Amino acid sequence: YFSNPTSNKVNVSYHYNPEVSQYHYGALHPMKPFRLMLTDHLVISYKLYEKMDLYSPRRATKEELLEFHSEDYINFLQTITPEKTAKMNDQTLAQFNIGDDCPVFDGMYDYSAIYAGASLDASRKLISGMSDIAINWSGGLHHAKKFEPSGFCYVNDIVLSIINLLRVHPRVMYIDIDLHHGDGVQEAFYTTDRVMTVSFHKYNGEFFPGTGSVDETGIGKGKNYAINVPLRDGIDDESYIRLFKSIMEPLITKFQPTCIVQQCGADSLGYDRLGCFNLNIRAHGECVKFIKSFGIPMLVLGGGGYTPRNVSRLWCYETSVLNDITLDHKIPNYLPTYDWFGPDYSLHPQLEGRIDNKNSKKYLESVKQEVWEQLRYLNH
Ligand code: ZLM
Ligand code: CA
Ligand code: ZN
Repeated sequence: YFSNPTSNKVNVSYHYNPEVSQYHYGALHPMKPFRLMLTDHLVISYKLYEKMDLYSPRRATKEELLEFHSEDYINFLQTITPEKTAKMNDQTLAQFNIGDDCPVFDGMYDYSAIYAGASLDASRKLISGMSDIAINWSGGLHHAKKFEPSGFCYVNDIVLSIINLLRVHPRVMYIDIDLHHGDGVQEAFYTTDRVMTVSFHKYNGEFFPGTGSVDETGIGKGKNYAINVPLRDGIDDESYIRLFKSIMEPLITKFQPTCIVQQCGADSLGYDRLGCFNLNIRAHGECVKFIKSFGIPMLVLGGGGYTPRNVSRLWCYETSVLNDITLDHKIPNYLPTYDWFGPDYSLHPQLEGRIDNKNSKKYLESVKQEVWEQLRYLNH
């Protein structure tokens, strides 16, 4: 249970360095760090700071980044600039997976050190018991690998935070509700039974990053400690919530994590620019509420999300859920970025129904059965 057994109060902390929102991946790139400013404005306008502890964390140091990433890669990230890129040989750029998804942009090392610094700060507050729930919406960049960036992610703040949490926590559970497979985190802990990774994602063998079929389950000591829930286009609120709960409840009961890291990528919402699911903000938030109900210390992170006005609404709503606060549907009109939320100016726009639901009852039932089958082999 949460840290202070003599009080019902849940300590929530919010870790945000406003500098992070000023970086640009480049014109037309779908990843927009300014969505983090929109989120922060909503959180502040709804006065959610009254109940939470707010921290403006320092950047991660190079030494901290090297806890997971290779020295060659971090040196490259630190020294490369858009000007140098033009003069570099293509082989080095290809070696470090530089391209349209992961371009070289001004300040990308600083940007990475800022969002990773915020996740590490949040993990430290959980370790010290100062927080029961620690939030960093700028984190959750789950694709970054030891030797290279991938899918808009340069350093893997999730892996770095979990490595930190493992210094005191015997078992950490990672839950990923981003539209994409959490491949970087799965790979980092594929051979250990101390971290269980669970990802829900769109899967058809082609969709980025291409991994995440049910039969990727871990190897060696880590056998059965990686869980994958592959989904088709258009999954709706009701079936997602039902599947999520029916899988997570027995997994948590069996694995008994002492800490949970939840990645809350917003690209699983309906109407996402890169997305293909049908979830409403309330349904996504229900998955966070459900995990919170277990009373286990939680690190809550952002991730994908490519329709900024909906990303920010979602993460503001989830901040309220984590604080047990009910918010007015009407967005406060004194918000500096109020214009972004028209024409409805509501926290809960209708996002369901754009895409045909290709997940039959039968298909979802079979995925659930396969995961339950895997659960039987867990020896805890
Ligand atoms: N091309 N510009 C999710 C990461 C998804 C790989 C196909 C690049 C895009 C996308 C980039 C402006 C998270 C792939 C895509 C075009 C090879 C992906 C730059 C549009 C643009 O207009 C674009 C020049 C760009 C990238 C679309 N990339 C859509 N989907 C995925 C990566 C990250 O949400 O999970 C966590 C933050 N990449 O499908 C290609 C195969 C590169
Ligand atoms: Ca996922
Ligand atoms: Zn994603």
